[in-house]
Amino acid sequence: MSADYEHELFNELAAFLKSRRNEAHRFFHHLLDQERHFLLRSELIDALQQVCDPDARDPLCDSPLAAVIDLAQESALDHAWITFALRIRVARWCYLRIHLETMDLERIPVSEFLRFKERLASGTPADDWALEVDLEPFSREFYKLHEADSIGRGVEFLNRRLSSRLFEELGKAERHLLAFLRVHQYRGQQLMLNDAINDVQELRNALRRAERFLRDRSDDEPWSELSQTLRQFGFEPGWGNTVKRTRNTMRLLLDILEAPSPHNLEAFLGRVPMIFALAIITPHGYFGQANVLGRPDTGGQVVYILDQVRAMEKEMHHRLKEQGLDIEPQIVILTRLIPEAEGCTCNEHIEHVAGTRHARILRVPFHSSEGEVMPEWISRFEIWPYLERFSLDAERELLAELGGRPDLIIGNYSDGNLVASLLSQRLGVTQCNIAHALEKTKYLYSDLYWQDNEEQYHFSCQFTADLIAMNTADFIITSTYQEIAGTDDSLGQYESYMSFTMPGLFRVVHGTDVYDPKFNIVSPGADPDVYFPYTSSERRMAHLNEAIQELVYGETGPTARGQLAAHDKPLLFTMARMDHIKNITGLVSWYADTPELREAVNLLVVAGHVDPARSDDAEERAQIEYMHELMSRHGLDGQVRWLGMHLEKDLAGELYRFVADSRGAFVQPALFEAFGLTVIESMSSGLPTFATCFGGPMEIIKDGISGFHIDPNHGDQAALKMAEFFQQCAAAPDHWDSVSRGGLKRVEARYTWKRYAERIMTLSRIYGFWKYVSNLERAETRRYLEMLYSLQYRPLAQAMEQHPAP
Ligand code: UDP
Ligand code: LCN
Repeated sequence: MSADYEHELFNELAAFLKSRRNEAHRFFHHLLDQERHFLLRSELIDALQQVCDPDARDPLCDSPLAAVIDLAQESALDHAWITFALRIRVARWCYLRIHLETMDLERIPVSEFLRFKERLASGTPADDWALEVDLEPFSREFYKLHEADSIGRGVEFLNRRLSSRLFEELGKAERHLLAFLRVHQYRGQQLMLNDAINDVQELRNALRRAERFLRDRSDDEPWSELSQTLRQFGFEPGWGNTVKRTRNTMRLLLDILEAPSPHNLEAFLGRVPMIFALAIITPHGYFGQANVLGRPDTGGQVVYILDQVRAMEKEMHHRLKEQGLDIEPQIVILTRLIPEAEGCTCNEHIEHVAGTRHARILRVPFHSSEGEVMPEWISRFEIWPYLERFSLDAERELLAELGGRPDLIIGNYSDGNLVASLLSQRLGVTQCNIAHALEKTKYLYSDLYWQDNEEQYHFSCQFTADLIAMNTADFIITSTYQEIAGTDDSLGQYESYMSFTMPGLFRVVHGTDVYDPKFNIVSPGADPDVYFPYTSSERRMAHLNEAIQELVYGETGPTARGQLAAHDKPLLFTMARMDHIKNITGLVSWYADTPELREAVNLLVVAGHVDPARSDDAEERAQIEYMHELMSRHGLDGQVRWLGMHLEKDLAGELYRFVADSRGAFVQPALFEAFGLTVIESMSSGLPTFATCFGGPMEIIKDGISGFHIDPNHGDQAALKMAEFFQQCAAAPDHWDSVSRGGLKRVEARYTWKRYAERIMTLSRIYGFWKYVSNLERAETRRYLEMLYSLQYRPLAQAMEQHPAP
């Protein structure tokens, strides 16, 4: 929407409020009758529908007020004022206030809107001296994207900018490039250029000389045969393993010096040997390779990182080899050591990552402020007091393990990203963040009413940590677009950090900018060795059949409740951690209440534990107890099979295919799912998939083609949608096949680890180069964020340790 339209709408609304006072009043009165200070988009739309009478040609239906409601994300009101936060387009907001008596309309700044919310939430005047966090002034000078469609493609934008800047500033920028090519070293060995080349003209001459020298040599002659001569010209290893590759790399550089293009720049930088050692930070949960999935706080992030590491090590190795370097890439996953970790390896200091050459997990314990090692698992919501000390201990161990600094630090989730910030700042290393799931949008009003949930969730620490980490990161990887910038009518997870208030803590008027080119969408995949189509009979693990039959149709026991009476029905399968947000109990109650679905399928649930005593997590225990209640209340034991156990990957992979054999489906009913690895796993198995419309699955699945969306807030409709699918499949079996094929096609095209690894390796080089040539220390931002860390985060985290959770 253009600024003109916005202006016009404002004027039309102002005129409407005066000329159609009665209509406007009717609507506002209806809102006031609800006796609520805050209304969300869907509630505003419902309210408008309730007062509008379309048959009577109600002028409200088609009014500028209705147009404004359509743009509103939320409204705050009392008897004197109503305010609206309008999302004009992705991450472009404007705030309006209407006086309910005079119907005067005005625009207000975001801080005013937030102050109004604070006053309504607390019932006392907003604090004039509340800490206002505003990062905008620091980033005014930097390049920004303009189009919502470009969001998440930061590296492409940066490439274009960089190449045109190199082009415009030939001379100065070339010197940066030259200096950049001379900094590369590996353990004291000089790479790329030596000091025989001292300026750009000398570089050009040397490249031409080398081209002549290489012209008549055979393509596959190895670097070792060329190195002596090329060294005299000024070239060190890193240009290629053969004549052909060396020639190509040199040609790319000559072309860049002649007239830089984004394509050549990306191709050239992709070849520069910059990344030899990686540190991947993931402190919370149980990080292990076996018997951990499904434990509290232990799910997709672990799967993601292990698959990511395997794919990246391969890619690093491949690139180094192609550049003629006999260097073993090093990857260390840094996590927490949990001394009391029964049944898994999380109490081991170091562990090799299976399926890799050298990658390893390095575990460092948490210490209390008294210096004692913390023995047991600690919820991800409770770990804040331990992270600073963890980062210091981890730094020492990491440096020893890698024999030096890593070349890139990748943080994961709020805690890992904060530790990545601390480490990257201290070591001066490029920082990449991966959020996996930002908690802020998962819980309604988690910011405004943070104090109500503080004891359980400690969002004061988490959101402060998020703000710090997303602003220190050099680049950010997300799995979907909506994670950054939402959809046309819902805001993105990162976008939600743009402005928000946590009364009594701080008021964020500009916390992040999703138009910053640091954001890149690089989606993960599903391990192709484990999650492959049910039709690939020769790869199927027949030896697991018996175990699976027993799991699905066996008797009840300590890890299984419910015994399926009918063995000929398709299975509706779900598998997730037993968090409230995963909504497994929601699914069970929809199933219970929908005779059509109960008639069509059996429900198979893999989640949590059947025995609540086996869970350390209060939220999980509550869900387990509710699950038992539902099964008993609705008499579900003959139709629902509930397995309370962690399935190892191979078994899980075969189980998806077993469900596909039954012409069943997978369902992911979460209230919100940041991405949803189970969704792509089931699609990769050829299993038709129903998944929540809130979060990543909205983007992964094209409704009706590669699977289906369901709305967890309307469980009755979701259940009917699933029942209809099975009825349709019974009538026309082709329907099942076509959805199965649609899902397979979609994941093959978009969600693969190979593509992921290639992208990350290219991105890290381009952001590294960008940081170098633009001298992008962002010292002011850094100092501001350090203040936020020491004045805000530290006291909050320290206070938590003095009052540990019950
Ligand atoms: N998973 C598993 N066995 C279990 C429970 C979960 O293998 O018993 C795996 C599942 O296959 C998926 C991951 O754990 O790879 C869950 O990731 P997802 O992104 O769906 O959710 P998260 O738990 O990260 O929120
Ligand atoms: C965390 C989540 O909640 C999931 O939605 C993601 O798939 C997982 O991390 C991996 O990124």
